[in-house]
Amino acid sequence: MQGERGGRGMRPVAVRLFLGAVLVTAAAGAAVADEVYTCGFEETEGFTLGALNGQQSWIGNAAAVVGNTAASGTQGAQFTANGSYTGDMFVMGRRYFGNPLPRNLITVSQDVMIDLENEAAWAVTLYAGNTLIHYVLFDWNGNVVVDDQTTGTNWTPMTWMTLTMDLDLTAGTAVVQLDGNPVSSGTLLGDPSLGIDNIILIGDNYIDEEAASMYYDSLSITAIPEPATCALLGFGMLGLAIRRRGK
Ligand SMILES: [Ca+2]
Repeated sequence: MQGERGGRGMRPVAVRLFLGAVLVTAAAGAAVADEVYTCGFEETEGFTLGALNGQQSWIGNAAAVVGNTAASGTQGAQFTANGSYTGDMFVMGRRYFGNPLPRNLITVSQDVMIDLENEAAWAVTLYAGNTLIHYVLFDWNGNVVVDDQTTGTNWTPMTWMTLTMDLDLTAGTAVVQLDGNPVSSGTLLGDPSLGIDNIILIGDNYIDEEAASMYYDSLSITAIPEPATCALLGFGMLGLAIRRRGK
């Protein structure tokens, strides 16, 4: 910021005021979503084929890889269920994206494909630290379960599905869509005041006859700052504009 001042000092006062007004309007409208994190597991993002663990701050288990099955581009993540069934679910992949608070509206979108029904169950989960706030579970027998509620929606094997989770942390609610179709709308499982700062992809180890995989790509997390923050930012800009006019 310091460096910009000298270079932009030549702009006429009217232009600077106009820019200030635009910024104030945009901030006060509270419609500007910040991109918190995006990930397509692509080479251009620094990912290479092979073990996911340790790549671009991702944590992965032994069966988590970056492979060539992709919803977009040429690479995506692949998580494979392995071992004999114990009834537990395990962390397959995890990524902290930094604490985005204060935020009240968070959208998490991603593409998911599961190869086999009647094998493993898979879940996309959102956490505050180690506290589960929200999850979407693709059950082993085809059901989609959201925050402990069976939705009546079934998932389709071997098909990329766009899963969108729209969270309102002020209201404590989540709206879930698959390929743009409503799946559920309800109360978040965990305390929304904790915020959300990491995503965990979970699978169980149920193996009937074949190993099962979940493919995962095109993760996009956007968030809108709380109105109070916007208002402060807006007033700040206004103050700046007025002060400049006085000079
Ligand atoms: Ca990709």
